[in-house]
Amino acid sequence: MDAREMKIKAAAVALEHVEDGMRLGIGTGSTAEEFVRLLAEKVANGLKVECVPTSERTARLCVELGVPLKSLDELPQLDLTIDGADEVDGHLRLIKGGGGALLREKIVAAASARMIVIADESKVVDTLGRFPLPIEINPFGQVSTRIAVEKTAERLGLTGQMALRTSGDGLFMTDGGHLILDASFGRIPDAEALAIALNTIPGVVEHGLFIDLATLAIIAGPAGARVIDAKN
Ligand code: A5P
Repeated sequence: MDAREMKIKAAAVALEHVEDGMRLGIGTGSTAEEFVRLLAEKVANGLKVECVPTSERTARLCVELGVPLKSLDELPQLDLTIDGADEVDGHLRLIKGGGGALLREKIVAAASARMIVIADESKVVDTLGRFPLPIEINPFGQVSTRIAVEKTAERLGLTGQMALRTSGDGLFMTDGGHLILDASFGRIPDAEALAIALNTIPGVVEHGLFIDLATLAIIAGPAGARVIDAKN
């Protein structure tokens, strides 16, 4: 199986958890897009679902493929969210935001009774932090916010390069009009403490540590798919 086939495999297993009449949150990224493609086939064959997208990019694909969309305000409580991840550990802690959609992804996941993560084996880690942590910040006072993030991380024993994400000639801008600071801390032994500490910094809008949100991960590898569930 190549990388794309593994993403499709994980997405196909996740689709087995989708039932008629469900209100679904739909994630962002290349793995989530494979899920949208499979879901669209089911919808074309009569499956009834209502979906809340986590990004403008996902919304465009859903519209293109005929997947019915609602806003989160129209459907404020969801049955299930299916989304990819940049990293997942054995306790279903995640790093997300590689695609820049972490704020909406987290709001949608938190509004869902269940969240299933779909990923290939390359995303599984013992300890989070190999992937630079995306931190969404308000453009106002970005330098002050960056200094505050550095000091907060240092207090937790974390150091490393931080860089504002770029896109083309300029800075990357999220769907919400914010910037992304990618923080290369390396291993993050206490992700819970970092998550709480980052949330106390006023200019931090949200960060890519997803803790106690995922209820199941479907991990596809060359030999097939396995699950990591909340009991691990
Ligand atoms: C989007 O902001 C991210 O959280 C994605 O879910 C994550 O980057 C996974 O993307 P891929 O499935 O493309 O690896």
